[in-house]
Amino acid sequence: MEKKTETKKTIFSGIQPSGNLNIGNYIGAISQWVSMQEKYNCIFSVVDYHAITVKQNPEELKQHILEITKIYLAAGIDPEKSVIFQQSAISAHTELAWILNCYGARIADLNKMTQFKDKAGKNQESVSVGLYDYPVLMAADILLYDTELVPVGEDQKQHVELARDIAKRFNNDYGNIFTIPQAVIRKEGARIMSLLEPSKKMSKSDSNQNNCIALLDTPEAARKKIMRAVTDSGTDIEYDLENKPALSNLLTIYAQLGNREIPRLVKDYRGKGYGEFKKDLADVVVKFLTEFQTKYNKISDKEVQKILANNQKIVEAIANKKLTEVKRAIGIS
Ligand code: ATP
Ligand code: LTN
Repeated sequence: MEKKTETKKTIFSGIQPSGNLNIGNYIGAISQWVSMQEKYNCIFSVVDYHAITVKQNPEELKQHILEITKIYLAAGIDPEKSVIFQQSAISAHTELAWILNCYGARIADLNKMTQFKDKAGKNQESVSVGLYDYPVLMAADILLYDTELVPVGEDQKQHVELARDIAKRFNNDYGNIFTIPQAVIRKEGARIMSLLEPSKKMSKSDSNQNNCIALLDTPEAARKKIMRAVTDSGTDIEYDLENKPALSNLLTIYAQLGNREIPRLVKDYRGKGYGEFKKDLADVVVKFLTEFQTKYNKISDKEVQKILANNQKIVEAIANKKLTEVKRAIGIS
């Protein structure tokens, strides 16, 4: 990594190519990454082995891998400053995950993971073993690169904490092999909620895409979704997570995509109704998506493939070095 310097801390994060990325992924994760590029050694992965923990259509998966990489670039991840790579291209990730399955990860920890409980629902006995073991692969992703900071949305905090616990346990038994990582979660926008059901998070694998604004939605489709988004009872534009969760979510989206402070928005909309607020919010979202998609459409598949191929060599060297250290420590190399 030409960008790696000893004095800069390393940050690592990733997104699964499991559907259409939405403004929740952008606000909670990617926008944070963009602002961290100057200060840190940044490694961003397209975590395709995480995506296959639930069944994917092969053609769509292939497409989503390219799409996510383009989204990283269009959002402002600069390939000159940060490394973007495809997780499955580096076998050290799955090798380390296996070792951590045996050394460090415990059934009791995995049983506590809320994402598994949410995703498996009533089908805990019939979902894949991969879905259950998903956090251990995530720990391997993070620990291979001596990552200090992991910028993610709030839903991933528990997984980063597990990576910390696994690293501490391993270090305790085998010496100081892993750097202990820490999650970085933004104060506002760490959990963007669904447009129609504001009690649940906006999620790219939601079966009802009217709950989400995808980054590649047409601006007109996005406008309709905002206009149809549920609001709370009452008429005032207020930020009140407990009593006005739907409106508070819309205010957060407005503030993040429109670069405005929430208290300022509340002041500006005093005495105005939900209709006017939503119309203006739709304009902000449309402007954001139009600018974003203009950049996205300029990036070719070829450019993306070249970036992924070049970066494979860079990350492979770092990952293999750490894997060798781990193998030596446990006596298999
Ligand atoms: P899936 O539904 O396929 O599990 P997802 O939309 O939850 O996907 P992930 O790939 O799990 O997305 O998450 C990618 C990144 O985006 C993570 O850092 C995650 O915390 C963040 N993120 C996901 N959804 C939201 C959200 N609604 N608000 C803020 N951040 C989010
Ligand atoms: N589980 C994460 C994606 C992910 C990740 C990582 C994030 C896989 N490996 C390593 C940060 C660091 C999610 O957002 N669903």
